[in-house]
Amino acid sequence: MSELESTSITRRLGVLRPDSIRLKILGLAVLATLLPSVGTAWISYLENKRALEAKANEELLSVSAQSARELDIWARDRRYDLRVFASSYEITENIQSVARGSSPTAQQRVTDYLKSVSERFGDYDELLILAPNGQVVATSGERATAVELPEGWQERLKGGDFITGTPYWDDVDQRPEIVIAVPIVVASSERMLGTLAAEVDLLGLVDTLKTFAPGDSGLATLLTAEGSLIVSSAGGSAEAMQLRYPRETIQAQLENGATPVELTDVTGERVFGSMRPVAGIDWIVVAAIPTAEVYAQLARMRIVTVSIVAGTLLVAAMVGYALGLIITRPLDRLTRAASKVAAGQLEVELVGTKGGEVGYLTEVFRDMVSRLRTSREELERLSVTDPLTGLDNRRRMMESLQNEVLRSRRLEHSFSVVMVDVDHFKEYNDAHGHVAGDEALKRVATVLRGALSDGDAVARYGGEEFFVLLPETAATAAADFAKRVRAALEKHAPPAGPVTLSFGIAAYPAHGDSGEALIRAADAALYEAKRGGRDRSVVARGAERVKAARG
Ligand code: GH3
Ligand code: MG
Ligand code: MG
Repeated sequence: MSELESTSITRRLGVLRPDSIRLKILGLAVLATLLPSVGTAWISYLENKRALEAKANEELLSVSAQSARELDIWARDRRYDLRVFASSYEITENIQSVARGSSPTAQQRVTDYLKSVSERFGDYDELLILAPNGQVVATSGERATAVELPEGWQERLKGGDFITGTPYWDDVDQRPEIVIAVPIVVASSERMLGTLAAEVDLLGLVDTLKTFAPGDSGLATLLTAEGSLIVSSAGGSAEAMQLRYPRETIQAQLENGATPVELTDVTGERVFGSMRPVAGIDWIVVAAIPTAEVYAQLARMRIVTVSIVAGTLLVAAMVGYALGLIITRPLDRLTRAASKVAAGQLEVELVGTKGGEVGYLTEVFRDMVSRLRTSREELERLSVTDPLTGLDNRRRMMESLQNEVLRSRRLEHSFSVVMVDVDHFKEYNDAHGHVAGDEALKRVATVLRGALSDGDAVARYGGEEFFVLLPETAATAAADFAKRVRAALEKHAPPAGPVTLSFGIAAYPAHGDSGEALIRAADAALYEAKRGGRDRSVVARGAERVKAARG
């Protein structure tokens, strides 16, 4: 792996990649938070929706029931009032003369009576008396104007009933009114002598409805049996009286038995409404709360819920991220270390992380790196060591020699090199075999090594040749070294039989100022030693020429 690749691994560890463990942990944390919190929020949303609807329904049912009861009482009171007026002596006594038109006095008395009632009871705008044929025979008003009564009113009144007309807008009084009529009967005969009709003010019902209006912005509304608006808790107006519920809605709701449902009201607004017929009069009350109001709390709750979920999510994401960092940091360290090792740098330090899978992995990795380091050191050692003797090999020796040349040149010091060759080794092999020959070479190596001082170096140069480097040593001292070696080898001869050595000595800078020159000089001296009869040392020719010494 190149340096470039390993830095790109390091860079990749720093960011949130889609396949990184950190992102997976982050995703898991977010998901683990999102699922239950959204689930809980959804359930509580549904529960709250149900509770709010139930609360609204309860209120609507109660409001529609109470207002229907109140209106029923109102209608009964009006009937009672009119019955009382109709049965007054002033009317029953004079009605027949008035109907005949024969007595101006009777006419006057009836009219006065009607006027006094109208003045005393503000709700009754105008009171009229109708002859059995429907003609107005007396009125509290200025002129006799016909009143509209529902079809078949005479028949119904004969049955002793109380009848109501269609509510209408009175332009003069600027208020909604209704005509209510009761029969005038003589108690003794039960005969119907005429009809007492009254224009009754309905604006007063607005206040009644207001006391029942449900919720904050809900309305209690009074409708005719056909669904036309009469008045509502919001007031009454000519325009409002034009509004109406479709017949199907009215029908469906009355069959529904006042159970609140979501519907579109007369103004087109969506509401929860409960409709009920009023018992004493042919009207319907509607209690309604706008859907928006019912669900307003839900909308507020939604904001709170979303904020809570978002907050929880943020915390979970932060915890997930932190957890991801804690988990992946040792992995990152391991990955970086692995990429360094892959790039050939075995000097990696792995700190911390004890226990757990990652701790174990770190331990294994550390052990692996340590083994790698050991085997690389072993390889390095083997690459510069001669396998038979364990001495430095020729390659290592050449390095040492170059270094020594540089060092001595810089310090202007001198040193010596010694080329050593086993005498007649071919014959030794022939005589004792190669295994014994190897043993002899090992013995020579041991003896050479034993004769070294600190800082000296010995190498196997090749075959049965050795090379010794003696820093800070003059040629004469090198010759002493050779002497010591020969003596020691004589004393510790190889098991198969004694061997002798020839030495060629050269000194820096006298016999050469480079490694090659010194080797050449030592080689030449060695050749001299061989030619001179072997088992001796010869110093290279030059300033410090020393005679071949034997023994
Ligand atoms: P001289 O005194 O002139 O050096 O004679 P020599 O026989 O030692 O020289 P020559 O160069 O003719 O022979 C060297 C021999 O050393 C030949 C070879 O068999 C032997 N030799 C070289 N390396 C090894 C080794 O590793 N083990 C053994 N057993 N013998 C080796
Ligand atoms: Mg040789
Ligand atoms: Mg030899």
